[in-house]
Amino acid sequence: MSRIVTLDEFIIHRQKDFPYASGELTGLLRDIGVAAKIVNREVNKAGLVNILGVEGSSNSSGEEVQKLDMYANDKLIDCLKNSGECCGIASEELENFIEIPSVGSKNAKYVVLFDPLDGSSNIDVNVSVGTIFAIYRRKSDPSGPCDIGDFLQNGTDLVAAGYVIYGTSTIMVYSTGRGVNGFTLDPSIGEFCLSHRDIKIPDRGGYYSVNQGYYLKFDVDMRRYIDHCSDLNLRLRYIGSMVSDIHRILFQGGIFLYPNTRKYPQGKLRLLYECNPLAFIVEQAGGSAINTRLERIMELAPKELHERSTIVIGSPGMVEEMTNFIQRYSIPSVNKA
Ligand code: P6P
Repeated sequence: MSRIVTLDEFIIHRQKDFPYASGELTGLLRDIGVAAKIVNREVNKAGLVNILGVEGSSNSSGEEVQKLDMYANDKLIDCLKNSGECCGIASEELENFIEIPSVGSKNAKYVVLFDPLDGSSNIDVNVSVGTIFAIYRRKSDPSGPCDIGDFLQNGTDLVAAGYVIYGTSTIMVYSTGRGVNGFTLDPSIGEFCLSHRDIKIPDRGGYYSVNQGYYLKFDVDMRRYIDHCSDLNLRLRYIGSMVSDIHRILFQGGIFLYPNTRKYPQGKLRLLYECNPLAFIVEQAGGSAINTRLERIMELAPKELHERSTIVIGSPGMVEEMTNFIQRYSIPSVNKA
């Protein structure tokens, strides 16, 4: 049996990959690992404690109920404050970014964006959910406060990104731009342990993942491609939790699509803290991620914190095939995002 390698050991060992690294990114990744363990503890007993339902409501004993995603949001912020390596945070749960006060004399170099609990509506029915995070180097003057420009960066400028999936097991998958590795939480020792080394996505796979319920609302190119997937006898798997749907595709191959619909003409998923970090991971594993205008997700220039994007992401051979469908069937006048 190979020796256990914990997340902390792995991060510290890989620090030497960054010649000028002085440990700040190491500290940041470890903080996220701690937050993931705390969130995991509550996700695993959701329903037994006052963190379900709608924030601000109270339970039968009159206790304040906190939504689990707000709980996850607060824990991530608390942990990221600890190391002093983060000068600002943006979250799906917060309208604006928040500045993190410096710790001692440290000039924090990084900002972190996250979706603290993506797919949280699945919690109430015990379906897996996830945390998605993206780490950028700040661009603003390190002696001053962070500003919006620190957050509105292309995915190509990501320093690190990853996700935690709270499922049958809790797995943290991340990359710092040198491949993708997965760590499974061993509850008996309370450590994330290396379980999936150097993940590579298959060129093709047997799954496609899209909300089939919107079929009639999709543009003709999307409908033709979905028909093609059916003709190929691909299996439809759609959990409604982006992290879970893409986690399957990362390991077994396939394609995930969230195109434009009448309700979401720009697409539903958030560019900065859903599409970009997952595109970073999938590209680092050898896959592809584009929007329905055939633009590479990671090259999109964000204009606002919570902007949305369409996305087609997964096995390179399947994304390329989807590209051919868009080129062949799309109607140029149709507004695509
Ligand atoms: P729909 C969850 O709410 C989420 O943001 C993603 O995790 C998921 O992929 C998508 O929305 C599901 O959206 O419209 O299919 O329910």
